[in-house]
Amino acid sequence: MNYFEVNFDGLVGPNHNYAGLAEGNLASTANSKNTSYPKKAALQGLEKMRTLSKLGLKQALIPPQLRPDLQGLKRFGFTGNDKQLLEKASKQAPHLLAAVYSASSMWTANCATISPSLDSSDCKTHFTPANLVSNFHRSIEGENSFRFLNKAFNDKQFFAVHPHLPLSDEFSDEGAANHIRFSTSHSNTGLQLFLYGKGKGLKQSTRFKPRQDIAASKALIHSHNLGEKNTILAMQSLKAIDAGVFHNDVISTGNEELFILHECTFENQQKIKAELKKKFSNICGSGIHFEEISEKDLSLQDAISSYLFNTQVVTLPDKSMTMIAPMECKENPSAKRVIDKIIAGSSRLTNVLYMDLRESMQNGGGPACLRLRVVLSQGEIDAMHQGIVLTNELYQKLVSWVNKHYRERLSPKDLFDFKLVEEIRTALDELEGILNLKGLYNF
Ligand code: SUG
Repeated sequence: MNYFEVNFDGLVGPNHNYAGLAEGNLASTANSKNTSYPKKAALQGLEKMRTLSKLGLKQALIPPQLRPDLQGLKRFGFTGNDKQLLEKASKQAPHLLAAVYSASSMWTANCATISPSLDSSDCKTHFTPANLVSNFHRSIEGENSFRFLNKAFNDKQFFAVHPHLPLSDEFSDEGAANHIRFSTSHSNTGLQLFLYGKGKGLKQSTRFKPRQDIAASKALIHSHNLGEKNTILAMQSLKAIDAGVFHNDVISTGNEELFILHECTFENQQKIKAELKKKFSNICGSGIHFEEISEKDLSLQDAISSYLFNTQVVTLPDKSMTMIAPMECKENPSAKRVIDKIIAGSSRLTNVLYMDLRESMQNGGGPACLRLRVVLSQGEIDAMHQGIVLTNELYQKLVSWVNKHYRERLSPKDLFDFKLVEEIRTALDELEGILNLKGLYNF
């Protein structure tokens, strides 16, 4: 049976802003409190979706979460109606207001971890929303992601949507940003790599706190009905985390049998590579292809600023692969040289498309952060909610919707303006209708 990789891109919300909330994410810190451009950000994201769709790939989207989460401020003792909550928090706790206004729910690689039905022993597609407990501003996403995934994949015959793992640092989970599935083709059984940066008794980083716990990765393997045969657990390089690699998708990326990784991706890199080679050959009957980039060719610093490993590598209908890279890779001489070299030496990765995703990049997101990939059969695609599948008509509707509702620019003080809250709600209310997802938001 044929299976397809469907990319679910996050539709950037009208609240897109830079608040400097994510420690260890250097772009978030560097752009803290800068002016953001929500309309441009959303249109850049939609352009990426349309580009993939035009390449013949299956494309869908995930709607933005409702922000600001004003009701959430009640947990901190704020009272009153929404307008009063906003006024009080803007005066007394602007940092909390910034957190409940966060734009980061657009990073859908962190929405969930997915295992396709091809790999799970019960032959269902498994979804577990990430609890994102490492940062308060992100920990409020998991509940909404669960609601959305249940609406989008509600056919129990095909899909198992699990609740997120317990909200405890012991189980901190960042979703698909720390997970890669390898296979000879999306239609074949795969090998799933789960990455973690911390756990009881493990060596610790010194500068930045890792976000993914090994206990979370193990729980996902168990609840997704995966076995030891088709999974590998690997520890992220602590040196890389301390340099600003807050997720694995900032330092390695894979598609089918291709694995592009920096030499500083794992602790015990040679051992993990050997294990990957062995298990891949056992399951898939052929070799995994490593493109390992040395520190000499691309320093960790350049890897992080160019986001070369956050490129999105996709398989086209003719089976060749294309890389969707941020413009920053074209502008960084080392990153551009590395990409050109990989393409020149590869029989499958034959092209690169550079895209302007600067509004997203400035908060630490890139092409791969913006999307959640889900491998599905045609029957499973037919069973999911159809209102979020990108067609030309939906694309046109969304562009008009963005142009109608989004502000050109947002500065930090605009977040204190209740008019912005009302504008966002009007926009999202209309979006529920466009995507045929009535009841998605609790206004
Ligand atoms: O969790 N940024 C997000 C970016 C996540 C990127 N995702 C992947 N690598 N898959 C984060 O660090 C910044 C919010 C702010 O500063 O306004 C933020 O949370």
